Amino acid sequence: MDDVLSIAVQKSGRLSEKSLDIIRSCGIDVNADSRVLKAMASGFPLEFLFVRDDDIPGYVADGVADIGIVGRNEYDESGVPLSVVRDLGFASCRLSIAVPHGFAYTGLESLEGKRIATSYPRIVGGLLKEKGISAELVVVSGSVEVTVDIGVADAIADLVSTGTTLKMNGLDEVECIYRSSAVMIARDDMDEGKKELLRRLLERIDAVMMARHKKYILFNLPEEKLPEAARVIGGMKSPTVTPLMDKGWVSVQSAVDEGRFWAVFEELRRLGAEGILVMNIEKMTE
Ligand code: PRT
Ligand code: ZN
Repeated sequence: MDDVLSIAVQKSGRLSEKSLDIIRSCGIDVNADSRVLKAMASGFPLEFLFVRDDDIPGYVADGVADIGIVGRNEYDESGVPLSVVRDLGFASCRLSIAVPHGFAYTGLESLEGKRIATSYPRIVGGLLKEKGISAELVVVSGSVEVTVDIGVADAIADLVSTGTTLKMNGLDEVECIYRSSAVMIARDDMDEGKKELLRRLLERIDAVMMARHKKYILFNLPEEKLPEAARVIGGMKSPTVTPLMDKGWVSVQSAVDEGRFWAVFEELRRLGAEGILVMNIEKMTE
């Protein structure tokens, strides 16, 4: 039988849509409408397993799935030995210490002897141990933000993205202790056929992720400004240059980092660039 790679993704939650999006941008489609437990993809020998995120590291470790997409926090908290093969960048959040107003927090040492509620005892406990702080961890599986109010904890360590939840519960975020985003995890002991499938999948993911951070830019420029323009654009190899019918003018094309785009745009305008055209890139390689 031909090899099939199996991937565990979150059935329904913050990771679900984006996990499917990134795979779909790789030309791999899956019918996840009914969100059944298992579904075979088309366009690539990939089988999806839709499960709760907490179960993903364990399923990959046990061989129920070969790879998975999960928050780095869930992976680290699981403690299972797998490889993080890619940081996919989405669902980013931080694990922070939050205290009620009036708690005089000056650093982690302020937590000495306190009760700290969290859903991440391994990550939080590991950090406190490393800093030589002894505190009592109150492990709760949800609604960590209410534990101070109901009197079971003095402070909390919870995931934060916008900070609204903490504010609404009268807590101050005082220190970020860990950062997370969605990662792809994999078992190390896959057979060669599956390893080859994973290599092909990662190559596609890299092409998609690289393209997401770039814009393709095309413009006309007086030829004598070319060396300066090339310096402004930077990145990649040299830009593609085509002569125009108008003597002394060239057409230039290149990929540009999205983060630098406006700075590049303004510099090119200053150099006399005209007819600037900017396009999204769907996929690209180095
Ligand atoms: O049902 P299942 O077990 O699969 O899902 P789940 O409810 O356990 O997880 P889910 O879907 O809520 O989160 C999945 C992953 O998303 C987490 O493991 C994180 O890696 C990531 N993520 C990103 C977040 C957040 N941002 C986030 N803000 N996970 C949780 N939160 C919670 C946080 O715990 C707090 O309650 O959102 C609240 C804070 O949000 P703000 O915006 O008010 O700060
Ligand atoms: Zn969960």
